[in-house]
Amino acid sequence: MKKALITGVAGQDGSYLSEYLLEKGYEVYGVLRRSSLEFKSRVDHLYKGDTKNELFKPLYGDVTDSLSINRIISEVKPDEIYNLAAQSHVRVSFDIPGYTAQTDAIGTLNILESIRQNKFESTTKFYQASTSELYGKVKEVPQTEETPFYPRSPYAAAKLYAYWLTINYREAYNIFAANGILFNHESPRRGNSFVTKKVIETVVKIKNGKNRTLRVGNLDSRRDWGYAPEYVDAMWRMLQTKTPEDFIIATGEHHSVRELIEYAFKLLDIEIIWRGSSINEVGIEKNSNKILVEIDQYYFRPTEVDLLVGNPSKAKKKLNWTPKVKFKELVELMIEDELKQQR
Ligand code: NAP
Ligand code: G4F
Repeated sequence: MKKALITGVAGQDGSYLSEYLLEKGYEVYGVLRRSSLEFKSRVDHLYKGDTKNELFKPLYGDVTDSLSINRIISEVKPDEIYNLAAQSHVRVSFDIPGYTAQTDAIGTLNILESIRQNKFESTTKFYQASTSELYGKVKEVPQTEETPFYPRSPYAAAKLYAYWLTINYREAYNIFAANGILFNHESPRRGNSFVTKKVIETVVKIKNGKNRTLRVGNLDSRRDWGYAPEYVDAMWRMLQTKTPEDFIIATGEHHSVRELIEYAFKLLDIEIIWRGSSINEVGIEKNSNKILVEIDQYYFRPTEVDLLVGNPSKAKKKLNWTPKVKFKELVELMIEDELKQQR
């Protein structure tokens, strides 16, 4: 039986990856941060109550704490480590750049050093959750594995360190270490301060009369949005190749925040028209003339990333990985789930 260790197991991707690996017969060790309320909504079903899975082993730890990380790695002796732990919010990284660096950059160092110090170089494979945010102020459209990076936030700069450290430990110590350069991927489990989940949760509240308006930032930024369960499959595939390499995982399509809002409202039979410009722009319900969307300066970043779109050809060719869920289907499935949640 193979053993996988997942940091960030209680996050969106960690929860889907746990289910995916358990399904494949892995023993899954999940690193959880202690919090004052013992409620990890995305993974509670794996280790509590009737649906508990004996192969899922929760462990307390924190990637910023090398003592706990080293103890866990030396005891578990994992075949595969998936490092998904991160302060993953780009806007928030401008408010807490130090914590973001500790977790997203030094956290990765703590894990790689532990693999090396325990002499697990030839037995433990390592996956690093790298990101399309590395491309930042993009040098080329669409982005490929060869496109130069230009990070535009403390989050992206910390992830850049982790990206290169992963390559350095691969080259210096022969560790099977791979970067997944994942473009935005979403699901009903997405944290509700990210734009897809926030928009979908709020438009359903507006439809149900529980919210008056949706307040957002840059309407015109464009993202390549895919479906998270398909992206965790790509993570696993990256660790099953003969030699470790870095891969872009993306749909190859891009859509704006504006389109996301329009389509989410449309699915609830509300047509939005736009009036005004810049910070004064508003989204109005065509039939009632009510303002439903407003712009809030808070949600803009000091340096924005306007357009991210990836070319997933290498993953298609070498991992046999192809995304099936594209933008419209993604919004539809998230709306459908949200309607159930808010019923
Ligand atoms: P997420 O939902 O924010 O989950 C991140 C997880 O990391 C959470 O469970 C969090 O714990 C945990 N964590 C934070 N700080 C930690 C620390 N110091 N020690 C241990 N665990 C810590 O993120 P996600 O969307 O699943 O993304 C997974 C990874 O992929 C992240 O590294 C992210 O940066 C990267 N990524 C995501 C995307 C995307 O579109 N989703 C794209 C590219 C890359 P709590 O649950 O206790 O808060
Ligand atoms: O949903 P977002 O916050 O995701 P962002 O910044 O692209 O980062 C996510 O994807 C990255 C991969 O590219 C990951 F590495 C990262 O961990 C995270 O998962 O924002 C998407 C876009 C941005 O351009 C933002 O300015 O939406 C714009 N936006 C407009 N209004 C908003 C809002 N973003 C948020 N979060 N909230 C708003 O109200």
